[in-house]
Amino acid sequence: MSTPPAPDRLGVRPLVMGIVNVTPDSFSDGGRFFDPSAAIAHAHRLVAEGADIVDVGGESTRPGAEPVGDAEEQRRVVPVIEAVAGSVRVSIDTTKPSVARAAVAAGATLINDVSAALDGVAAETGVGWVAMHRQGTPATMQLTPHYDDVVAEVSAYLADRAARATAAGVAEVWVDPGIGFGKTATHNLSLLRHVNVLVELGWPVAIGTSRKQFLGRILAASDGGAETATAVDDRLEGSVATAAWAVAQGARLVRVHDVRATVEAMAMAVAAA
Ligand code: HH2
Repeated sequence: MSTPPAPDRLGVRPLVMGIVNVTPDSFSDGGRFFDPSAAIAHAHRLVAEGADIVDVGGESTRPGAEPVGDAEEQRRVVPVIEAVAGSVRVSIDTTKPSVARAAVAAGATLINDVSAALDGVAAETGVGWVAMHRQGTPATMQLTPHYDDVVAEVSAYLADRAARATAAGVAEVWVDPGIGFGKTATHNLSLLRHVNVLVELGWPVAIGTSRKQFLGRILAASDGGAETATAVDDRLEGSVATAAWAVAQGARLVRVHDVRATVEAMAMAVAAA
């Protein structure tokens, strides 16, 4: 087993990762950036708004999403990565080794891996790796999520994955609790409440709450107890508040759709810290 990196290795400012979903079916922006030129323009817009990293994905991970084949996923992401990698750091959001390799060849330098299984590809290609926790697969993960102690179980899993990757030679390893991936709203809130526990593991913590379902439920309740969640486009305040909350507890990267508002909130959270 290996030890975490020195805490100052990545600098002090939290990083903002802007999301570019080159998909027809992502939960919040499905279809909007499916066309490569729309995806490239969106990526450049996120850079202009202050994104430190652009996260390009070609397969939705939302509950019940249709799986995509290797060739089709590569066809979606590679042209976008080639077009933007000269202007910004690019991460590839995939669980497929072939797509990760093609993305790195196209210019990506970080593998954002919701399966936490591509550490071997990161070691072999010499790029960074985000290990995210999930319970189950997109087809089943929200049916009956169960934990005896969600914070302890997620922390132990991430520490194990990160230590193995570090020992295998991956120089840049991030850990991410996987908000909404096989978790109820209560599980998500427990993890958010205990981001500091993840931070204490020693690896830099990444977190993605942006526009997720549990925010919609809480925001609807705060609007007067409505039964249904607020619309996905109406979760900005919850997204920004949870990003700032996570950063105040020591998270070093937030993965978001709304880059401008998040960058401004990060500046305030850092100034106030
Ligand atoms: N969430 C999503 C996708 N990738 N990666 C990390 N590291 N952390 C996350 O929380 C995370 C992630 C889901 O969001 P989105 O990409 O907007 O939707 P979809 O999977 O439907 O494309």
